[in-house]
Amino acid sequence: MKRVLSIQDLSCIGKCSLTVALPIISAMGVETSIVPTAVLSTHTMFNNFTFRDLTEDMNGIKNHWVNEGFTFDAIYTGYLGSKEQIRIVTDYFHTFKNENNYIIVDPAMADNGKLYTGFTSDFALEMAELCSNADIILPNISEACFMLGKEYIGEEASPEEIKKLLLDLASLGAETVVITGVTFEDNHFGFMGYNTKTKNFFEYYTEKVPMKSHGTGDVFASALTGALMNDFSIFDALKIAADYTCACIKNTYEDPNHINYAVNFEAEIPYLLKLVGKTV
Ligand code: PXL
Repeated sequence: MKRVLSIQDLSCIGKCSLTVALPIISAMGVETSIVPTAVLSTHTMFNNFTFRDLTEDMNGIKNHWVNEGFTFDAIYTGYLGSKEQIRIVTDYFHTFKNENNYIIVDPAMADNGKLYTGFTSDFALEMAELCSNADIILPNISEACFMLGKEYIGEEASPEEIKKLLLDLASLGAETVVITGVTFEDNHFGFMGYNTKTKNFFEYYTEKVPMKSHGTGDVFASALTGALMNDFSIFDALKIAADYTCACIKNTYEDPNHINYAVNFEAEIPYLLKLVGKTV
């Protein structure tokens, strides 16, 4: 069985980061190891959340694993709480990177042109450094602009503007750069990417559901990681992630009793398994 390491926070209520990565990647038949970077009572959309910083535990966990000889087929990181954590995660990459594994960085820190509570533009530049050590990066438009120190170009940016952003991101160093949450036409929503080796742009769109929700980036990145571990190509794994994320948003949109802080990703796990050829 393939083994993934996911490094991000544990938000006790909020259906994001580890509480999304663990069930999705495990359901796809992949062992999911974790480093919880912090424990929050909720994700940061709520007011007055608690935040227990676990930075002090991170080096010890890594050193134990080195002694035990553990290896990983992918390392996937999302929300990180501080520059110090980014530096420690960089050490994890240097320690566990090999020729055959993937490093996937979702620089989860901003949306709609705004950084999440607690982050500064300095933090975004540090996240850009982390991205230079990745194989695949998955920023949305806001995160891409913050990491490049550019003014926010807006959610309705043109294909030419997104391509320019992709080329700027490519200079950070990851082989595959992807911008998520791209929309040009009323009924399209998806991603655009660039492969720095082949110098090819690629894109894929699903139906646009008129709803935005927390945690969809985490659902997308987790499904992508699971699909890669099921031996899909990067583009096919991105498509699977987009189709699944769209289904989760649609399911939530059509649910009259839906919560307002996350999507119904659990309800669409059977569909995800169908997408990767694991029927139940
Ligand atoms: O979904 C990204 C995310 C992860 N973790 C925490 C968050 C968010 C988004 O707001 O607050 C704690």
